[in-house]
Amino acid sequence: MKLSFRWYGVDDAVKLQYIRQIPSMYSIVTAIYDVPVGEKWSIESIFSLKNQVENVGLKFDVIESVPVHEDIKLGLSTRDKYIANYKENIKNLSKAGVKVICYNFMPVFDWTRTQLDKVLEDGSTALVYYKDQLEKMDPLTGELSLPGWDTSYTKDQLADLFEKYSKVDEEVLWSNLEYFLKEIIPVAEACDVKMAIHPDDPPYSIFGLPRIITNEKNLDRFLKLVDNKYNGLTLCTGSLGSASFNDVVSMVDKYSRQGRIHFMHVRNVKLLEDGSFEETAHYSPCGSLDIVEIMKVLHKNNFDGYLRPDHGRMIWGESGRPGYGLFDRALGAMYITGIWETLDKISKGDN
Ligand code: DNO
Repeated sequence: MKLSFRWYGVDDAVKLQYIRQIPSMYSIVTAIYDVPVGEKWSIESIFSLKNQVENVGLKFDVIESVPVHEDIKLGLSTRDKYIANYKENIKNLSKAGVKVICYNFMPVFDWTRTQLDKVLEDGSTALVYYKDQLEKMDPLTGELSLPGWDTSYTKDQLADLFEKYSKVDEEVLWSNLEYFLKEIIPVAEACDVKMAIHPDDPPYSIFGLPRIITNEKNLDRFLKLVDNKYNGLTLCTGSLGSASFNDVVSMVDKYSRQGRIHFMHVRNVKLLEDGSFEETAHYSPCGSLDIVEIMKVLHKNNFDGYLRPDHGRMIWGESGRPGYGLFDRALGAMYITGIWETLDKISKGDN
């Protein structure tokens, strides 16, 4: 397991030096944020980012994300231009030593929550998804709580996208994904860069848009579209775990045994009776997921990919990017590290 931490670049209130001070930290997870989706990232900007990260003694191994242009997901004739740019980005990132690229294939919206600052019992605040709040939201007219997205749209652009997606059902989305993968995976393999798709969050359709990276059957189908280890997963426990139909421990076990998980996002969620959920501290008793069991199966399967603590609550008076403050994610990192160290010792008979 290679412990890593997401960093949003020079404007991030969480400084690289602080991340460096978290024991056992190995790699930064970052991206170029000032280039429009679908365009090429310059070699200079990639190397400048690499140097900033390496200057504090961390690795520049994981990119999250190289976002996929909507024209690719929609299967428009303009997609080939964006796919060509995507291939260039893979090649240039590999020149800078990048090992894993995370991306997603969610139409229009990335991860979605209905409230970003829900006060929990202990006074911390967290991101939540309440079904009744979602039902009242209309992305075309109202305000949405859009947390850490790489893209934001005007109302006109949104209306245009919704219109285009009215012709894209799940099967069309599958075939557009297949087209994309058949183009990029050979390039990723040649460059020795592992592609790691992030599951849809939440893992079901919202606002009538199709979502397909949602459950075990669909992850199996995804991996078979191009049955090559360079076509792999970012297994996000909180995204898959926010629906009770997913057995996260068994999915982590299966896909890590197959060597198809290149990147783990570890966080906990508390499922509520009506299918809503709240993000919680990483510690298992705080949520519905058993983080120890998840780490156990990874350890048993000799997982040697990248793993980052995912969203944290806001605690100790910190304010900042929802889900991406320093303190609670650092607690999560140490909790995960403690579990891993214990598992290591036990497996070596040192108990
Ligand atoms: C949320 C993140 C996602 C993820 C993208 C990958 O916190 O995990 O936004 O970065 O879906 O493309």
